[in-house]
Amino acid sequence: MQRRDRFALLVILAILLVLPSFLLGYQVWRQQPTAAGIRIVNIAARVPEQGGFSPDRLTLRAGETVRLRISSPDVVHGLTIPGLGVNVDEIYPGTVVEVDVTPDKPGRYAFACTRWCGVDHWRMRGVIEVTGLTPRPPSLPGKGVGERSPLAGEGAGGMLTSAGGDVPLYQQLGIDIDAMRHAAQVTPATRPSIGVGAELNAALPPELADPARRRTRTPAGAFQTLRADLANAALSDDDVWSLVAWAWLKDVKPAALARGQTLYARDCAACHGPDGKGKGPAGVNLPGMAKMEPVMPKGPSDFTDAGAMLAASDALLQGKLLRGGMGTGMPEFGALYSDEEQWAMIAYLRTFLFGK
Ligand code: HEC
Ligand SMILES: [Cu+2]
Repeated sequence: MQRRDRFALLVILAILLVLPSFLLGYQVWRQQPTAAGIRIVNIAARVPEQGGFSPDRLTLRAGETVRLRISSPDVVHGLTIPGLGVNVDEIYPGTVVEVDVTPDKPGRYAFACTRWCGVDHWRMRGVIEVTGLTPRPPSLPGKGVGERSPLAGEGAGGMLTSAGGDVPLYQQLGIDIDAMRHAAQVTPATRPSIGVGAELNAALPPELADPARRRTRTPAGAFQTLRADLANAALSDDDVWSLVAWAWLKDVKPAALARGQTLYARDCAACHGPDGKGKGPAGVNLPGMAKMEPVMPKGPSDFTDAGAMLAASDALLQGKLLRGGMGTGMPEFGALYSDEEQWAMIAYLRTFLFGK
C-alpha cells in the first residue's frame, strides 16, 4: 500500500518536474545555434483572429545572422520585411520556410503578411527591433487593437525605420491629411488621355514640369492653371485635361506603374476593389465604419471619383497611404513601402482616372 503511494508520488513528481524541463529544454534546443553557428528564430504565422505572427516582436543584433523559420499552422501566408529585403510569397500550411537575415543597421523594421489570409489580413504585422552593439532595454508598446497600433511607431519604442528615405513630402509640406477637402470645382467630361496630352506638344509651366513640384499640386488646380494660360487658348477643355494627365504620368516609367499595379493587387484591391471603385470585399464592415460621422464617406475611397481624386495632390495621397486613416480602417503603409514604391503606387492610383 505504502509502496504504491510512494510510486504514485514519484510518477506525479516526474510529470511535474521532468516534463516541463523537457519541454523547456526542447524549446531552448530549438533556439540553439545551428551547426554553422546561426541562431534560429521560429515564427508562426496564423490568421490575425488566431493571433497573427507569433512572436510579432523580435529583437536582433546588428551584424548577427539569424535564421527565421516561418511556419503556418492554418492557411497560406506570406512574409515581407522590406527594410531587411525579405520577401516570402508563400508559406503553405504545414511547411516551414527558412530565411537567413543579417541586419546591418539598428532600427525598428516592420514586417507584414502579403497574402489575403482573411478579413483582418491587413492587421497581420509585426516589428523587428535591431539593436546596435549596446542593446537598449526593449520598451515596445503593447499589442494594440487599432489598425495603427502595431506599426504606428508611437510610444516608448520610438519611430519605425521607414522603408522609405527621409521625411515624407506630405510632412515636409505640413499637409493636414485629416482636413476636410472640397470636391474639385472642375472635372473632365471624358477620360483624359496621356497619349493625347503628349501629342499636343504644349509647354508646361515649371511647377508642372518638375515632378517634385507637381506633387504638391492638385490635378484640378493644374487644369485651371493650364486653362488660364493663353498659349492653350485654342485647346478644348478635354485637351487641357489630357495635358494634365500627361503632366502627371509622363515621367513614370512602365516598370514603376507595373510595380504599383502589383502592390495594388496585393495590398489594396481587397478593400478598394480591383477597379478602384472602393467596393472590395474586405472593405465592408471595417471596424471604424460604425463610429464614423454621417458626413464622412462610408467605406474605402473610390479612386474613380473625379471630384475627390482631382482635388488631392500626390503629396496628400502619399500622406494617406503612409499614415493610414485614423480609425477608418485604412491601414498605414509607411513602414512597408520604399520611396519609389510610394510614388509608383500613387501614379498607379491616377490611372483609374487618366487613360493611356
Ligand atoms: C482594410 C481596408 C483597406 C485597405 C487594405 C486599403 N485601404 Fe485605403 N482606404 C480605406 C478606407 C476605409 C478609406 C477611407 C477613409 C480614409 O480616407 O481614411 C481609405 C482611403 C484611402 C485613401 C484616401 C483617398 C482620399 O481621397 O483621400 C487613399 C489614397 C488610399 N486609401 C490608398 C490605399 C492604398 C494605396 C492601399 C494599398 C496599398 C489601400 N488604400 C489599402 C480602406 C483600405
Ligand atoms: Cu495575411
